[in-house]
Amino acid sequence: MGLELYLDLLSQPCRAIYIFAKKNRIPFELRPVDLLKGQHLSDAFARVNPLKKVPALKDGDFTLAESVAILLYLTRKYKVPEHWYPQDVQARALVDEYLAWQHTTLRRSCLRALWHKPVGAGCQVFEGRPKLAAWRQRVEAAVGEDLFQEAHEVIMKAKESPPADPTVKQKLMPAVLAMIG
Ligand SMILES: N[C@@H](CCC(=O)N[C@@H](CS)C(=O)NCC(=O)O)C(=O)O
Repeated sequence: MGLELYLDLLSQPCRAIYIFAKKNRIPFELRPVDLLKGQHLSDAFARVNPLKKVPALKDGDFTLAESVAILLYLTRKYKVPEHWYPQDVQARALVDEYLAWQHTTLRRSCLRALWHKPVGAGCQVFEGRPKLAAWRQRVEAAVGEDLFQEAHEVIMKAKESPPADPTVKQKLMPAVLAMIG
């Protein structure tokens, strides 16, 4: 079996990996893990990632968790254009700096403030916010419109998804509270 990526596109680090792999034409089997159904808590998934979190990668017998480690693994294993992870030591260090910074800053506040709640609920968060709208357009242009839409479809349609099973919801609650707290 070749490269397998265990993802739920509701999750930002999963979308980052999905977009990176697709954009670079890295061949992979998508193994969907539905967070809202609690599939990440199963014993089968724990064999891929004992931390029971997505994203996760399986490449033959090798398994890997953590989005940054996965992105770097893909960068090293597949021939991706130089700009993603430059050879130059200082240019590369700036990529590393961003990867370290985004975890505790951008990702955390965006999770709370931007996508999951207002966008998922159908709010037009980009209206009247030119800087934010320009940023979104830059990202969309860099990623490509089709891939951008594909990766964000689940989020955009979040309000249409059926409510999670109450017993699953109870199991998920501690992790959700820790994430947005
Ligand atoms: N630092 C990890 C974060 C992984 C993570 O927290 N994933 C979330 C989805 S965004 C998850 O699987 N949550 C389920 C849980 O904690 O129960 C990474 O970058 O991969």
